[in-house]
Amino acid sequence: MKSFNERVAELFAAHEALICRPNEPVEGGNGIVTRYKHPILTAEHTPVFWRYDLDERTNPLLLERIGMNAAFNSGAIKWNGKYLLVVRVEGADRKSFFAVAESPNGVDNFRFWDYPVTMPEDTIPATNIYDMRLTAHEDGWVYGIFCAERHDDTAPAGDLSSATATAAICRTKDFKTWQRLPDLKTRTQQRNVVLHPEFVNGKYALYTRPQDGFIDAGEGGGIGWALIDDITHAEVKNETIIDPRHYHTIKEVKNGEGPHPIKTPQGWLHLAHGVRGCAAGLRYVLYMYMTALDDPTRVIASPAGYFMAPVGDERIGDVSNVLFTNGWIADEDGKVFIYYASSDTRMHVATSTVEKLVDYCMNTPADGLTTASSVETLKALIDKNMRLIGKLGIRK
Ligand code: M1P
Repeated sequence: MKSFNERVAELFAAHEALICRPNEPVEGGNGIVTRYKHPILTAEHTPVFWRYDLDERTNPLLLERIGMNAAFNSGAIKWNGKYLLVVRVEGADRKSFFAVAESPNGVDNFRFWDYPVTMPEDTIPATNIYDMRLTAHEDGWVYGIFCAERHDDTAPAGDLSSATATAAICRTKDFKTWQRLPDLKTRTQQRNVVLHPEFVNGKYALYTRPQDGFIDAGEGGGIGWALIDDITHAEVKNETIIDPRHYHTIKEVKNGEGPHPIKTPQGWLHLAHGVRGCAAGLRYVLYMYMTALDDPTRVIASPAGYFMAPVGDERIGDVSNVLFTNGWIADEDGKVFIYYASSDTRMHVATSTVEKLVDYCMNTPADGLTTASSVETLKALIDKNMRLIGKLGIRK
């Protein structure tokens, strides 16, 4: 029979082995993006001392006391040479909270800091908070914008599911102390709100996602854009839709900006999620687009379809058939680390380069929105390749 201390040591050793497990790129793929073999964060990556009472007097059977359910939808930033994620951790009690995890290389060895984030409340406390987008703004602060969810008190008595989504705003200089600013004032509910990293016409600029209800985008036409006079009392006065939804596309039901866009010489590179409905429920995929440097509201490239969709084990989880992203990091050398979650359960990384992603956006045909158009686009590529195949002497 193992002693209590031996069993504690085993728990820590197993956890350490999981954290330190090297990750490997998955060979093959489409050349645009490289997936990695293992998820980078799961509920099991949360520290043993979050989940177990390690006092033999109060937990002689060494049972888990506080269950963790998932680690997903993480904001990302390079900070003091480390790859930092502000992770949405969800407890077994269904409450999400933020916790920082860091890695020395961006693909493995992600380790949670000892304590989760203590997020100050706005005037009306939220029931649940999640999905932070991080922006190191040129004003010198690192901002986090996240969803604050509250019960919809206008719902009929007994309806304990209806909720409201509001964009909450905070900022930090060290990821340990967070200053909470008032929630974003808008005409509609909002989720997936993201701060642009630069001032535009001297103002803060937000990517928005107006939505009629907590789940339904309703008349909200897609990813919006709004200039904000005062970030400490942020209010959307005018909102224009820059990336609209379309019938029979991967974003017909709703879409949402992922992390803030990456600035490249060719334009702003955007990563977003698109949602469509099917018999299995909602299907969430990732897509990309680009906007002009001199006018971040003008779309200059819009490759058709999805950039990444759930594959293999990614398809299954608490909310199956979902890929979601709210974090990426572009290194100085042009390597891009895309942090995405699968099925509201776990975090993954995929890598690419700015050069490849710009090429993907600029040279992937746009969606013609009909079968006939898609077939013509396909035939044009086949025609071109037929001539080349003949010249190159390749046998089909
Ligand atoms: O469950 C899938 C995702 O659903 C929501 O995204 P959206 O606002 O686009 O519907 C969010 O709750 C997100 O956290 C979640 O991953």
